Amino acid sequence: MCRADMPLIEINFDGIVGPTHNYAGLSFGNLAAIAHAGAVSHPRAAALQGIAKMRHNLGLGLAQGFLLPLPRPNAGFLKAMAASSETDPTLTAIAWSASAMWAANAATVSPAPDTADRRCHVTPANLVTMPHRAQEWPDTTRQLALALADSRHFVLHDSVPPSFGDEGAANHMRMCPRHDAGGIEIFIYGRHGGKFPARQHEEASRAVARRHGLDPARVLFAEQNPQAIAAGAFHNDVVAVANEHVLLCHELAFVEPDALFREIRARVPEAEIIVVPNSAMSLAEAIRSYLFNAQMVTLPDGTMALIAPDEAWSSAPARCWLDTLVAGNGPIRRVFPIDVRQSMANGGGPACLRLRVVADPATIDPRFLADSGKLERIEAVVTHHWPESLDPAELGNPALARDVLAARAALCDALDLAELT
Ligand code: SUG
Repeated sequence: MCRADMPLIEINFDGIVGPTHNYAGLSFGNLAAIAHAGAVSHPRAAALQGIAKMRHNLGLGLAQGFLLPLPRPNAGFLKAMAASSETDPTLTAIAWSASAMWAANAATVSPAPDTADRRCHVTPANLVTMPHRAQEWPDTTRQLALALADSRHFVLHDSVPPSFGDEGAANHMRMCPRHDAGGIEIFIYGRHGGKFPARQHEEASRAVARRHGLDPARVLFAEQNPQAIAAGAFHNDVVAVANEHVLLCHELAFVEPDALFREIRARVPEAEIIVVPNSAMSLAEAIRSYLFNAQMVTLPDGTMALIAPDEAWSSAPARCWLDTLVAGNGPIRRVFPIDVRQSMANGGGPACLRLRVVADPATIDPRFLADSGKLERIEAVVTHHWPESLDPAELGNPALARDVLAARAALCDALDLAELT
């Protein structure tokens, strides 16, 4: 149980980009991933960009954790499918996918102040809509079971049964006066029938809320605007981001925005809702620039900042909005553009790369918490072992498979996490 004096803070767990990061074009509906299908990727640069982001955020005084890449190629998957790289290139690409890097899809997290038993509840996402992502949850669960092993503070649930798609924190927002205070949790689901799959199912969202022991009066369910899904934003975190009492979203993020905003204000009276109108920025530009996939964070001085992708900084409409936000004396005081281009080319921005957990860091397995020395160790392993480039045509190559498995094992060793090898 949480004691009242425990410092609950937001910890961002970033997914370390794995050595098989590649552009195989597996994510139908993800416009960036499809646009880059077949391109040569740069796994080492991708991982170094992720490490630089963690280092940057640590430097801001934020708490930083990480999750390791999952074992790839996934031999168990290939065996279960009786697949061979000569005859089954798509199954091979699935088995090699480094998609667990987008840790926002790893799980849904309800911090202790929101739950009936005052423990932090976590449900690993089943990610069933996309085959390359549906293989993640068993290994993700294994990792979360280590990182959040202290059952006095954490409850790790099974994933939602696979009949119902669950994409984790990407379709979940929390609003509260402060991270350590009770808040409301907002689950955003999609409706089927559009041009692209709606990956988050309402049934899954409702199941997670019930399992986490949330107070029904403090839970909201809202439907994503089908226009947003059709424009490539099946994950709500591409069109909306919340931090403490602030919500920043695109005008076309939700089917019934006014009703949602009313419900939020009724429960969080201090809520500040900033809506970017479609006339100022089209959905297409929001998704191209990933403005809303910025990490919105509270800095140690209590002000808020956006860790935004370079693509948003260099988009004229997004930049105009960012400048207006900062100049406007509102809650967001600073913007930090960062380079996560390798991830962005697969449709994953700064916020996709991290899973937020509000907890006392002392209750987390310290092996998953970053400091500058540990980031240097990770960087050394990546620099030495991660492939410089990877052509999707090389997936399935047995020598390369040995190299990338050894690369991941070296990382596990360096972090004293050999049990994940
Ligand atoms: O699931 N891309 C991921 C991007 C996830 C973004 N996450 C959030 N918005 N939270 C996806 O579509 C591309 C993989 C490939 O094509 O190989 C991919 O899976």
